[in-house]
Amino acid sequence: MEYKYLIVTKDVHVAVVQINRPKVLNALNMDLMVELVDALEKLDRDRDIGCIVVTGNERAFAAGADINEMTDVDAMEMLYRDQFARWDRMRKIKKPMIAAVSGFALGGGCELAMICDMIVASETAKFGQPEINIGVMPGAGGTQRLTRAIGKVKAMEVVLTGRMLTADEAFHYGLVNKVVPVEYYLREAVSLAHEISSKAPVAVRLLKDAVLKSFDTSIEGGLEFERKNFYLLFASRDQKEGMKAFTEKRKPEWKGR
Ligand code: CO8
Repeated sequence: MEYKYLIVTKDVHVAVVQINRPKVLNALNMDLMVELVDALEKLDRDRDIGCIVVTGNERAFAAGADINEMTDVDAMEMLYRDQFARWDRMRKIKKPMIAAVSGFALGGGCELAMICDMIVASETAKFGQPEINIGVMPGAGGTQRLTRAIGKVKAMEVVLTGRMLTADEAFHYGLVNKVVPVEYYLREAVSLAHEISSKAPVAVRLLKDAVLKSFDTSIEGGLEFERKNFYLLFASRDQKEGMKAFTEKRKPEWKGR
């Protein structure tokens, strides 16, 4: 599929999905979201790819959902549009996704960064849920993921005032993994993605699965889930290879089996 709003590139085992709608600060219209989910699902099935980086440009990761597409919509149309079904599909991507954020990550843009598994930010990044300023509220997970990431009182401040967090604040509150000068944010995210894609693919997959499980289960259920994934890895050839390579003092050769 040729994309109108995305540029997808591959570098060995890492894919970079760049949102490319710069004139409107990468506002996420519905066609763009259809493309984004299509691209991510294809990369998820691509056995050559171990990790996916989602990015925008220096000025904006994404300034939110496209407001022009929502202004005159009523609740019934919203209901039947069912646009968040696409977000549910993104949540089910099994490969790790890293958001490389520079500039604005607002509203749906902040939610997109947060649906990724890690966030590398440039010093100029600004995160926020400014929906309150246009009379609505986050709809793609903002109230839930932001609260889990930075805690109740800070999340309340962000969603109720619409104020943006600077990159340093976002780092301080635990929303982002690292903050780097603007010229390095994409390189840094890609380098992290290469590191992850050099690990045993089945273990990576089950690890992501287990960490995400912790968001919707009790500690008891989560520990049980972790344990089963741990046992399952002993059915993989990569477990044998990894442990054998350790005792033979050589680098393991992963097969993803
Ligand atoms: N939608 C549509 N167009 C946008 C958006 C947007 N979210 N953000 C910016 N633009 C457009 C502007 O209209 C402008 O277009 P034009 O040049 O034709 O006038 C262009 O991008 C440049 O923007 P500005 O001139 O405003 O640039 P500034 O540097 O002055 O300001 C801001 C940058 C602060 C980011 C400002 O543009 C802004 O406040 N944007 C809106 C941010 C916002 O409210 N986002 C939340 C949207 S609601 C939402 O995301 C709900 C999520 C629901 C689920 C997601 C489903 C996909």
